[in-house]
Amino acid sequence: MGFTEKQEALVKESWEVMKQNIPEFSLRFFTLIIEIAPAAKNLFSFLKDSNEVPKNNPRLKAHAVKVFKMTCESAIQLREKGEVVVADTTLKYLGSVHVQKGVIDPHFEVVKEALLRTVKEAIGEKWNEEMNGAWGEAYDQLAAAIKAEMKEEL
Ligand code: HEM
Ligand code: ISQ
Repeated sequence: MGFTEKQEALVKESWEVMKQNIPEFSLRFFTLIIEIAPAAKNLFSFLKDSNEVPKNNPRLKAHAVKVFKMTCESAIQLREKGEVVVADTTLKYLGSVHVQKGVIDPHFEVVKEALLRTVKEAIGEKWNEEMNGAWGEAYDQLAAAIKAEMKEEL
């Protein structure tokens, strides 16, 4: 599947904007996941002993940022190589973490929706459908790689 320079640029530019406010958008991203799929709450250790999303959890923040960075990296690879290649060890690790936590395929749509909505809110007026499509495609390809690795695990 082709990915254009324009699409890559849209993802990179919007990520640069989002980076200015990591505490806010990482919290928003996580909150949206829980809003869209309240049951997914129980998968995450951040919420083990509370009903509220912790406002200042460094691990939550770091993981949320990683999801965005990896999606952004996927956009770059899609344009350069036409496919997403995740380092083998990273992919194996992420595959096993997600299997162990009980993540299943439909959850990936939830995270996608939350990710796209987070981008939209963060970007504001400069947001557009093409940007949305570029993030969506980069995410889908990355998710496909992780899902395939999860199936290997089972
Ligand atoms: C953990 C990335 C999809 C649920 C993680 C970690 C990363 C990550 C980097 C941290 C691993 C570590 O260092 O321990 C991604 C990416 C995804 C994705 C790039 C999609 C492209 C999902 C989905 C779910 C999910 C669909 C289900 C709602 C979790 C959970 C953890 C986790 C429960 C463990 C967090 C904890 O409690 O410590 N993910 N993830 N992830 N992910 Fe994902
Ligand atoms: C881990 N995997 C997917 C999405 C996430 C969002 C916030 C924190 C951690 C995550």
